[in-house]
Amino acid sequence: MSILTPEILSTLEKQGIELPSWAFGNSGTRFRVWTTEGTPRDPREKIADAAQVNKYTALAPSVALHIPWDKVDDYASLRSYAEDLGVQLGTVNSNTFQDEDYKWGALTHHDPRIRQKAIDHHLECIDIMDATGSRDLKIWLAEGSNYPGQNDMRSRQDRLQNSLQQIYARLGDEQRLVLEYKFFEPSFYHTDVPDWGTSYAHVASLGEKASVCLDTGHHAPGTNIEFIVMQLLRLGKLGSFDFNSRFYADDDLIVGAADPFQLFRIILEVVRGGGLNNPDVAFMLDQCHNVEDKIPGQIRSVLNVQEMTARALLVDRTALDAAQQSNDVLAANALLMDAFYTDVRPALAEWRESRGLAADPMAAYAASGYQQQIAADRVGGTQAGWGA
Ligand code: AOS
Ligand code: ZN
Ligand code: ZN
Repeated sequence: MSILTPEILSTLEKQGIELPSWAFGNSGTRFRVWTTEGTPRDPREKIADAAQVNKYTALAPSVALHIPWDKVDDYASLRSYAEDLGVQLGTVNSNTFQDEDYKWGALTHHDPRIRQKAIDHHLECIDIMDATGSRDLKIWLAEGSNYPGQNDMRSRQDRLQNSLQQIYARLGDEQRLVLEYKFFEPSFYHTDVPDWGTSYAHVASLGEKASVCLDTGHHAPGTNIEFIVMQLLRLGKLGSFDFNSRFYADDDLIVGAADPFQLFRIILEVVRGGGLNNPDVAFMLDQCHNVEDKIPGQIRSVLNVQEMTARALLVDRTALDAAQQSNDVLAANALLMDAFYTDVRPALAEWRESRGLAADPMAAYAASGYQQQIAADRVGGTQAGWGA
């Protein structure tokens, strides 16, 4: 009998992880952007590649867009193109970090003209959401300063709140705004939304349709991220995750690659807080595949999330509660570690086969010939993604 109970399997069956369109484009660091064969030349090709991930895993039913990287003339037609491939268009990400006007800020800028330009960009993103059927607008701001004294941090917060209010006012009844925080980069002294507390303060005052986006790579080393997950779930303000992993800074590596145990602890708190398969808490990836092939990189990523979810679901909650109540430190810890060390991969492979999926999605994709096909078809393509 499988180590995964029917109850666990039916929970896993409902899991959906949104893919970032930019993960399929070329990416790199500030030193070099690497090119790979078969790189998508336009938003449709990114969506086609994302659909491959869903085809082999049944785990990735939607694709996040990034404006202006994914700008097209006809979003309704992009939407039906995606739906024909079996995926939805998901979160719309704004971009206020690649325009010369935003050198000194965007939603926080002291010049009303530039601030208005940044607000208008977000209103345009909401127009796009109307056409794509997307629910969420994700805002990540590259704003801050490099030197003490460079800016008045307090008035920037006031302008930020005012800008966010104007954007929030344009949201439809079924739409939401998620505000992502990041403790540094590209600014190195202060960042205008550096932490979950600042994001929480802004979204709490905006209202019910605003919540926090937690990118797992956006914390200082050693931060107890699962505590933040617990707290935001407790406050009803965890709107979404940007999953990825990191060794040093915002590395955007494959989720679960750098620290699988941290991913386990985070998902454990998601389960504990009722955030799993909860439409209010979107699971998204925010990754850049600099050196590895992008489609299998994304397949590996969603499988890692699924495997860690299965392990988190294996924790015996009743026994854990009893161990905690009786202050049995070692028993409580052992219950977690037993689940973490359980190899769920054979059981998941068996389950996949029972659902008509390939037991090994990585191998099935590699054998499909799709990678060779796009390499041949897309010769001479221009970079799409970061910097496009
Ligand atoms: C940047 O560091 C953030 O993680 C963003 O979520 C994301 O990478 C960006 O919005 C993609 O444009
Ligand atoms: Zn992110
Ligand atoms: Zn990031």
